[in-house]
Amino acid sequence: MITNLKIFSCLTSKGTKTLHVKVYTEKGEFSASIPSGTSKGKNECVELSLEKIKKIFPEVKKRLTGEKEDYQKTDSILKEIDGTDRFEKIGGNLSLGISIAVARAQTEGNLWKLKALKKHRFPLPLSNIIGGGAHGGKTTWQEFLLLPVKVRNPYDAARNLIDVWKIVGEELGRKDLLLGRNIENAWMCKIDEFKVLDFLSDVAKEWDMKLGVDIAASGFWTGKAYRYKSLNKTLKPEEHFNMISDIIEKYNLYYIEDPFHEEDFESFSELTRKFKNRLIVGDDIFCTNLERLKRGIEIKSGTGAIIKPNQNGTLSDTENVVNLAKENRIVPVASHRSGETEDPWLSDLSLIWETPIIKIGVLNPDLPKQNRLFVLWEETPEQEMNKLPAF
Ligand code: 2PG
Ligand code: MG
Repeated sequence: MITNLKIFSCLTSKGTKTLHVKVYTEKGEFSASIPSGTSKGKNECVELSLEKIKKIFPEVKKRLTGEKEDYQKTDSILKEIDGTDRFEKIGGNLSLGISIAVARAQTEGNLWKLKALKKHRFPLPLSNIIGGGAHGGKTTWQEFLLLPVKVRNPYDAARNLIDVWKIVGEELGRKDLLLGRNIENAWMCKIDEFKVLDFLSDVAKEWDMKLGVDIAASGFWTGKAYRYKSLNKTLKPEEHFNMISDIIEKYNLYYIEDPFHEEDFESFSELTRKFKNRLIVGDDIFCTNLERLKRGIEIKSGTGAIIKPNQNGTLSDTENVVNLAKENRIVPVASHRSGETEDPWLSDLSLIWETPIIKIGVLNPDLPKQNRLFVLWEETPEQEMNKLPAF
């Protein structure tokens, strides 16, 4: 039974304030910290300030105290108290914090035990190696990512990514192209998207990794066109579409996230029709929201969906989004945020939701999630590494 709840503030890896929740039961205390994004989708649930949460919290605490430690029941109570579609009243950060802490109470701290699985399939980590956009860096596109595919276990995957990330940084440094590291620990460099792709596509080949991008197109959509600061030009939607298509072909991109702004379901669909065997992934467009994903499925706007629990606000509803995606052959990609905490719950969730890919950075600030995957590899009864997803 839930005997008490408390909230605290803590910091994200960006240095901004975020929420830490504690739930108390007869078995002990169970907590959760909530990350925060930078390039957020317009349709994410609302992230309330700590000051506002403090005002609403007494009502939430009163309603949940005495309830069973059952995350699904808790989630429906949270939705009932809030009464809006996007947690405008109590905040999606408060609801998710409570949802995860209660799920931890239910499993005595072992979130991965929330679902009994015979075999645990470990996700392939997809990592941001060179960055830009809202996260910092010269490129207008936000992330240039690598996905190791022929790896035997999470250590092997992490080791490969660390090695390649180091080599990329050293090489950029040697050529005097390095500017530093951005908030996701990706390299910032002096070259534009084309030169980055020239360089990284060779690296990907050499290391037998798949190459991907998070274009995060909403970030440079003016309402009429795409404004490329890095290239000093503005592209009309059809010019932008053609550029994306050419780049997918030229650089053999496997993973393409948010190529168009968040309301352009049609262009997502057109690109999906054009490139059958690529992972075309929606982040800001779906916002881990059931209704938006349904809309995308109707016209096949993509082959993958980013799963960020803090875009949604509860574990049960995020799980519904994952299930809807899988039923429709949309690949769910569990994802971090650019402002992270030391709480590694995403790793446990990627196992029980069986997402073939987990999008996390190299070393900081996602190190706790990597380390958690190592522990889970030892702790789960039977395990194997995921293969590249079919879609
Ligand atoms: C993204 C994420 C994570 P943010 O766009 O996919 O890399 O960034 O958390 O800033 O939305
Ligand atoms: Mg994204």
